[in-house]
Amino acid sequence: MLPLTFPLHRQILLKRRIWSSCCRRLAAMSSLLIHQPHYSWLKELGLTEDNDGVYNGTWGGRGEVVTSYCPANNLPIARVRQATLEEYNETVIKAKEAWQVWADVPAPKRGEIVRQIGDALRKKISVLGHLVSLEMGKILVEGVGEVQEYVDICDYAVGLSRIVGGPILPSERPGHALIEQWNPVGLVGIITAFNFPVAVYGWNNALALICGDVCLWKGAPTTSLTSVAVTKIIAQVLEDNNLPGAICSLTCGGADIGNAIAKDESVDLVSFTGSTNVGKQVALKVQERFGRNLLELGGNNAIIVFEDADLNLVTPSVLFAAVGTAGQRCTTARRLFLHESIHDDIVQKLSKAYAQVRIGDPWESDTLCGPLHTKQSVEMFLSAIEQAKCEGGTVVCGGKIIDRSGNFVEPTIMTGLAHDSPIVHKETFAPILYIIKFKTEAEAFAWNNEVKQGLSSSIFTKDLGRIFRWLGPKGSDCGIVNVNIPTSGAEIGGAFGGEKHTGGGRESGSDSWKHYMRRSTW
Ligand code: UN1
Repeated sequence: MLPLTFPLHRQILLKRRIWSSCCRRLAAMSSLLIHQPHYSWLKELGLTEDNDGVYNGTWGGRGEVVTSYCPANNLPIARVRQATLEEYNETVIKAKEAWQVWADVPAPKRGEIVRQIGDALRKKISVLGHLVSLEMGKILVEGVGEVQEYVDICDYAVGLSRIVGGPILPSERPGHALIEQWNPVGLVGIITAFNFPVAVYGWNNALALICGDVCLWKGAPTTSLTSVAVTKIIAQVLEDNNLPGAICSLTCGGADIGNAIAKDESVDLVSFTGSTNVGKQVALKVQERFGRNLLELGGNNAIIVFEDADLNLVTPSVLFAAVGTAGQRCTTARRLFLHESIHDDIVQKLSKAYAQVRIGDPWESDTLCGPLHTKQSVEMFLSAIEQAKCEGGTVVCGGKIIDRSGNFVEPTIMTGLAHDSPIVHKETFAPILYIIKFKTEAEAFAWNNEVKQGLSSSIFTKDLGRIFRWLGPKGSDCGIVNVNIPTSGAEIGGAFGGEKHTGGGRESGSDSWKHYMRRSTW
């Protein structure tokens, strides 16, 4: 309120000034971040206010316009025009035509193209990492780290392009050669999730390319700018080499495009990364047409700490696995089983460590935990905490949302829940860790395996016999079975994936390339 003694015309003038400054602030807030000088680096990735979300040699996008928001402040960054179903169909035709060219390129030459893609990504690693951080919300080192994973898998695939092959086996027929030959499957539909908007596409793309396949990518609608930026980098390499751009096609879109990929007989392999619920729908549709699936679905990963473990390793490892990426990795540690003799000590150490976690804007160098990706993720976090309390859980630290703009929540530790409570068996994509006491090895191993998911798992111990039992047939039933390291942080050289409701697929290293090829026995 202005003092009443203030002359009336001055009051009106001042109110007008305050009003127009509010309007200016509001206008700035509603305008796109890409227009602000601070974000001009987005243009280095070829991004503008409105971006085409379809690429098949030429750019397009006649579908719904999707605005991408920054999870740290919920401000709009820029917009992407998604694919219509008609454009999807046109893209599949172009990708199939492109395959006719690509399948004839000798494998080591395909490797050379992948090498160039890796180099082009290397040049943009920082700016692309910044975009991942801005659009997905993960901290900058993780954003840059996942571009690095794409670069690394390109290097890996270049080498692989000279060694993929089958054996010559002893034949029972005289003078006959029994040979296994690997051929490309054709068109690989790659559907990826918001939480790894670069690396997971990279794992699929680099391998599929050297195998002689062409790719059609649908990323998460909320990270469409990243899909566009990555595709622009690849498209440049293909165009520079006079190759059809449709070798690496993009159709940004939502469930309609995902559905089309799953049902489409022209898509020879569907590689899907995402939730178990959606993955199951995709799998059933693909199975119905006897298509091929590669599924990377949910996890509910446990760390087991025995009384003989090097306890100095435990706190940083659990912190990295449970709080890293704000709990939004499929490999995030969600369950921590502590031997009863060390339970209280570790809970106390972890609470202290959690109190020191710096939460803030993901691109600030001292931030350890960024925001959740969307407002819905915050709702899911809150409802999981409520459910856990109803099931007998106690919040040791965290448990609340943070009062600032953006989707920030407190990394949370809960104790007092039974190992088989419904909430403990559910994957909530948020930084919530359930800590549970155990008495015996048999009990801890059984609890590790009793959930539906089977992605990642870790034990901390120095007992060699126990390590071998953990790695053996009656040990962990997961695809990733760790010893004295946390559950998260995939290494590209190994096969990545998990069992049971995680889907059974394997991506990235080792012999995962076999998913992308079909075997003919002569
Ligand atoms: C990792 O833990 O470094 O969605 C990789 C995910 C996985 C990738 C995890 N597809 O979290």
